[in-house]
Amino acid sequence: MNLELFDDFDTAPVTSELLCDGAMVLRRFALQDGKDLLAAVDAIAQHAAFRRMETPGGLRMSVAMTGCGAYGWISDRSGYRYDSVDPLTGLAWPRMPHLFLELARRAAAQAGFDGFEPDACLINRYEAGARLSLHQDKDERSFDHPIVSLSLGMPAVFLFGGLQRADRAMRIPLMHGDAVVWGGPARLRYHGVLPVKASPHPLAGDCRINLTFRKVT
Ligand code: MD6
Ligand code: FE
Repeated sequence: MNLELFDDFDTAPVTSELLCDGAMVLRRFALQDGKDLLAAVDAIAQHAAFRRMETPGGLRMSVAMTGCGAYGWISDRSGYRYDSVDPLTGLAWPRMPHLFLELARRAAAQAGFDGFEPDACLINRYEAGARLSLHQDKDERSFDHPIVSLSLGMPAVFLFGGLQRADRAMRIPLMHGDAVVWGGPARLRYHGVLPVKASPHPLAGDCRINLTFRKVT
């Protein structure tokens, strides 16, 4: 008789993979909350719609973005920044759902960063072909806090490089429910996302959703 305890997709254990000092993947971390997280994203997008922002160089990003919490990340012709007002509506960003906060705190703690209190959640939506070129997350006031990333929907390959743009990047497949946490010595590593392949997901349909939690101020 097979008494394998963890053969069920929904109850498989969370496992962690250290990428380098300060960076960790927590596999299946948000798997059980996937449906609730996606419903919360839909509710947020009704007030702060997904939009493809323009880069300072005048290109249109392939990833559509929105956000919640006290601050939202914005890109336009004048640069990158955080703002407490959504430029599309002139209103504050939607509140951060308690589930988001709770998961972000818990993922950070599990990776060794206690006391993480994010004030921004950037929500990225990738349709097939969308990508994110190598970048550093450096628009926050301090780099003393980690970043927590939750992936939902279609899988993607995450590029995880070094402190210089030209450093060789690891390729890390991220699936629905996986979390990535990085901070400390890894906080300013370059990273990106390869063009996402179409593979419709039972809960998210034809897209990948990524939530990144930051402490901006
Ligand atoms: C994404 N994520 O996975 C894009 N940044 O869609 C990021 O740019 C990111 O996952 C900092 C830390 C974790 C991340
Ligand atoms: Fe990033």
